[in-house]
Amino acid sequence: MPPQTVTVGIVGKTNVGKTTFFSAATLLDAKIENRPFVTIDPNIGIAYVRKKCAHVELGLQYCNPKNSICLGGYRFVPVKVYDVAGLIKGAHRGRGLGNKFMDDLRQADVLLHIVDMSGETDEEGNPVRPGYYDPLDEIESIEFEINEWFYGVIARDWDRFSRGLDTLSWDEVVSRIAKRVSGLSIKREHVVDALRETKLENTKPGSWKEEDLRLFSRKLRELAKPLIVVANKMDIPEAEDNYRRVINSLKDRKVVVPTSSLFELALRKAAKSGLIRYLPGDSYFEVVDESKLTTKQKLVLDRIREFMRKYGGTGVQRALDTAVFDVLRMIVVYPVENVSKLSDKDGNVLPDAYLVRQGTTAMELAEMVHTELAKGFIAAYIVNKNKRTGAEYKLSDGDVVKIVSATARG
Ligand SMILES: Nc1nc2c(ncn2[C@@H]2O[C@H](COP(=O)(O)OP(=O)(O)OP(=O)(O)O)[C@@H](O)[C@H]2O)c(=O)[nH]1
Ligand SMILES: [Mg+2]
Repeated sequence: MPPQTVTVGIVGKTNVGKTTFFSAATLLDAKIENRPFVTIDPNIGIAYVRKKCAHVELGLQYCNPKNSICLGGYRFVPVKVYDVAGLIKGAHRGRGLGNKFMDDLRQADVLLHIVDMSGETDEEGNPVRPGYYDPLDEIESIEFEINEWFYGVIARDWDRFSRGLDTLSWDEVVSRIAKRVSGLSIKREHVVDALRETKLENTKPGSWKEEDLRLFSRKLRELAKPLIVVANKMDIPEAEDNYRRVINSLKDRKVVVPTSSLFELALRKAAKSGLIRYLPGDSYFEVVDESKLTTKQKLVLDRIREFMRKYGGTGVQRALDTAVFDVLRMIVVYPVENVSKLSDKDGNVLPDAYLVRQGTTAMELAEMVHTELAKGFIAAYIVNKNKRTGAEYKLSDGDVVKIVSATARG
């Protein structure tokens, strides 16, 4: 089975730009308005993470991507994105839309916590003057709501479930817990790590106190659904001071990426209509024909250009890349069938880019390509390193891999 598509969840207070971020990242039309609770049902779409393409690294002239896209020498690999309804303080007690809709995020592997860094929306998401609300408060209170949602899911019927565990071996206890939470896209190793880090290893879950379960649930959330803070609306002047203060106060505890979703959306739309040339993630864009721009368009583009110079881009692509490559520690590898052409059996050069976890072995990759290939596994040939290795070889980012197999299809 090909690797599972990575799922990115967009969460945050209501009216902070979640849907704007989503639209910019996916170029899908979705309702955006300056008032709370515009989004009710989730928006689901495909965005891309960006990596230098292997065809460039290998000095080839071109490639023929099939499961991904190659633009300007960069490989854009698809990820699934969910944009859900907004939260407010007290959501777990039923305020606003509550937090039950967060169940839509059960499949998320990583969360982008969109924060209004300008402070122009209050605790309830109502528009106020920029600088009025403290984004630090937003960061903490909304993460608390996310943790409460997660705890609610874990704690459902926990008493009955945990009592049944007390006579089992520890290994079996871990398996039962892992099975119970598997619907939240949580892996066994997440459970093992969370139990170890909370010192609940080898204890009896049936006798855990509420605070033990809370501790475990919180750690599990951090490991299985890590989040990064997306400091949005950085184009509003008041955001800058807030951003500095937030960075200072969070120190190294959280990853924070400054963005303007509004500017990214404007750029992608302008590129789509042919006004500019812009590759998502670049720190600049080019105007196709200055004479075709209205005065207003020129002014807007000048502002955006200045912003990008300051922050090295709009930040939207960087937020996605940071979440997937740095936080989830995914790498991109390219399985091929034909070593001399670096292609599939039809001659497509570097057709597939697989997003896999760091530490994935050659054998695991073989299984993803085709179970038959794995059954007859003989060796892996790492084309870019001109190296023949075995099943246990741990793949590196950018590896182009030919699986040599007795049952090979080609
Ligand atoms: N200046 C500025 N405004 C933004 C930015 N991102 C979003 N906005 C504005 O913020 C308002 C809310 O945007 P949405 O994307 O609908 O926010 P949301 O978080 O999805 O809101 P709900 O779905 O209602 O919870 C709109 O007026 C957007 O134009 C940004 O980066 N900069
Ligand atoms: Mg929305």
